[in-house]
Amino acid sequence: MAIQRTFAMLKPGVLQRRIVGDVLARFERKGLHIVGLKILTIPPLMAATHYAEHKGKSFYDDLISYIISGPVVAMAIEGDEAIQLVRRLCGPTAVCESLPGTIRGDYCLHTNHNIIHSSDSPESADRELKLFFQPNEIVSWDDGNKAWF
Ligand code: FUP
Repeated sequence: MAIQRTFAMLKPGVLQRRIVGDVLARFERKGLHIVGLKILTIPPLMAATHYAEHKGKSFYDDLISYIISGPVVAMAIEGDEAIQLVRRLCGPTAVCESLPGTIRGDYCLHTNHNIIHSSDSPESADRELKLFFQPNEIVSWDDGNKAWF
């Protein structure tokens, strides 16, 4: 298994709903390492960079206004096959396809306000981590309990 680092982000509304801890606990319980964590309000230009692949799509304007509408929680997460694993913990994009037990399945009612983003490939993980974190904001740490997960 390959150790990977991925990017995830709790979207606006998660802080207000007081469910940051619940969502983070799912990643911790799984045994993943949280190596970066911060709250920020995304500036419009940064939002456009992050969602550049969706420019021109019908949901783009709503997506950008939602993502800049309040503070988000950005995370860098490390672990075996972390990119796919975090995606699976989040659940599919379309809320009607997200099963109970996934984050989107448990906390989201609408696809366009689906509370969490996570990188979908090594290339996007690399790009998104660089967009949201300075190198010194990511802290690798040794896990003495690793063998138990
Ligand atoms: P994901 O990688 O699962 O976040 O999905 P996408 O990159 O395809 O979509 C990014 C965001 O655009 C989604 F989180 C929600 C929004 N979106 C819509 O509102 N409608 C759609 O049909 C697809 C995506």
